[in-house]
Amino acid sequence: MWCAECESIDEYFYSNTYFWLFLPTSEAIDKVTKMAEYAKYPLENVEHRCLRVQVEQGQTGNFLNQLNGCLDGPEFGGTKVTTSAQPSQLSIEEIGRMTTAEVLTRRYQAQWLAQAMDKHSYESWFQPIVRAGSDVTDPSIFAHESLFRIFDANESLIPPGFAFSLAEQSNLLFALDLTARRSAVEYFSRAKLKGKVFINFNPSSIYDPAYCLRATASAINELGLKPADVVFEIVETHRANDMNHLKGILSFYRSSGFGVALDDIGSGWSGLNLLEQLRPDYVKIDMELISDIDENAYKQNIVKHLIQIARKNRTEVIAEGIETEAEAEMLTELGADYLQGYYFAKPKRYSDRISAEERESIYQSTRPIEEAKKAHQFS
Ligand SMILES: [Ca+2]
Repeated sequence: MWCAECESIDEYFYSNTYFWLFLPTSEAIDKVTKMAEYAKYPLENVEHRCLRVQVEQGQTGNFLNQLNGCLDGPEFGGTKVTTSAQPSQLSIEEIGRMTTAEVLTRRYQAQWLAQAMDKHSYESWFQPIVRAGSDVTDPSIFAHESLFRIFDANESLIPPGFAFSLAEQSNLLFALDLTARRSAVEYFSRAKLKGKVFINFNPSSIYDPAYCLRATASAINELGLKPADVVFEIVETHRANDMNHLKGILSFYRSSGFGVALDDIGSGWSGLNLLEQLRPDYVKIDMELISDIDENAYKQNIVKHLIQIARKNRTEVIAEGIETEAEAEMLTELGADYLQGYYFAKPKRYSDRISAEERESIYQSTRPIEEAKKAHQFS
């Protein structure tokens, strides 16, 4: 609805799938031909180094395993593949979604994930971030972090870390990260929680901030949240090696009126360097540094140093993963501004799943991106 690039999930598997395999060597062609003949998959040698193999739906998993099994690592790694539902010539669109055999295999394993997104089998839960020095029985709540929860076809909760790494390996990270961001906005607006909302955001899930983030920005406006109440928490910063990309994201969020936090900043050089270069509104200290900090002078020193640098850059500090009273007291003493963790509250489910009808009515009432862009000047 808002961003065609991030929202489209390519379809690769049909009731009868034709796999067009572009193999790196003639030896690889021979191996796949033998495998297909042995397993009785209809096969055609389309041209030099391209085979078309027809596979019925129930056989897709087997076929992908056999393909992996008959080729050695580099051959499998060098195999490109696209699919079609018909044996006729490939269309431009089918050529355009050519991928590697490896990604296609992951995509097959991630079918439940694409379906869960399609069927909206997900929710956002919230965990409070409290002001340091708060009484644990009645803490002063500053904000809530939204935590994405996705379910498989049996409604079993899938660990989010697993879902996100599978999405990354199968080219679904763009779609999943956008889905999670939008879900955070929808469930936060529905739960009617007070204070700010922190929304996790993976910088490698977008190409161009000004274009890709409009979707999230307009969802926020349409659902009646103020940008000032929304803080994007940038995760996986240790893997971001393109500083200009990160800077572009921060400047987009800032110019649209949102807050920005850096997640999981630790003791390493890159964390401190990011803090100085990006000057975020908030920084979250890595849980590793928090656990048992009351008994560890080394960790206390690092955190003290981190807080000093943050102060200098006018960045507020959040300590997460607090599990004990002693940790909460130590972090307050060291000067952290806010605390988050099981000691105060676990992530909580605030409302039932948003139904398809309800979601539809939310979307019906929203304006298309072109209008939102004009109204809020996101361009
Ligand atoms: Ca986080």
